[in-house]
Amino acid sequence: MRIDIITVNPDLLKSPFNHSMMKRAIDKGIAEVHFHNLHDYGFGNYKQIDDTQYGGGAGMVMMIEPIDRCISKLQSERNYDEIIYMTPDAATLNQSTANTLSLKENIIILTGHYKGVDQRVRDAFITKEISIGDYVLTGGELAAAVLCDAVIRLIPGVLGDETSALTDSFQDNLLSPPVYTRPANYKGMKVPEILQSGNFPKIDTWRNEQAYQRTQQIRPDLLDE
Ligand code: 6GU
Repeated sequence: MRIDIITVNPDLLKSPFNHSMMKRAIDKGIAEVHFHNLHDYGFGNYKQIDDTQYGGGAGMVMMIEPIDRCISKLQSERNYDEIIYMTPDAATLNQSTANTLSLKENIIILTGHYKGVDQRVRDAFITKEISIGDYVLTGGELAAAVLCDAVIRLIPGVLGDETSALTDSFQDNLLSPPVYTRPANYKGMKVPEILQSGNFPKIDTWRNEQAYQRTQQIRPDLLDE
């Protein structure tokens, strides 16, 4: 998978790709991530990429032309399956979206800043808009890193233990059951007997019950889906 990220602040974004699972995917050649500084496509000496908004109001709006130039250059080089805009005013990222995106070949991610982008960018170029939750971040960079992490770890061959992505929280719309490791008794706090029983069918049942109970308590909305 190739991911092209268009941003006004590449440095804010790069570090997460140099660690852990995303680094591993990149080192293995399974994922390729390229950063594009929107200012390289901006106007004049100041490499301007934003301007005041029509109709008045506080906050700058990202202009269509620098974004058009950057996206058009990328599209002249290869076909893209999705052009994603990271913005708080969009549907929220979930596991199902991450699963779908992990099967794509080439995607562009545009990160918003200021008051966002000129609506015509969204109308003309964007195929999918994603928010990572109901709160406002300064820019879409951290949100893009979150999206990439959620997607890249799902690409076949990235995780060492092939089954572990499938047993993650949310893969079946349930939260994960509790997990324990040694010691079996820590200052009187004991690991549930069942997990030490070696009876794997029973352990499976217990884990499913725990997952269901946790979900009902903490995220009952997931059970409605
Ligand atoms: Cl994608 N961008 C920004 N700026 N804030 C957010 C977000 C995205 N998702 C949640 N909050």
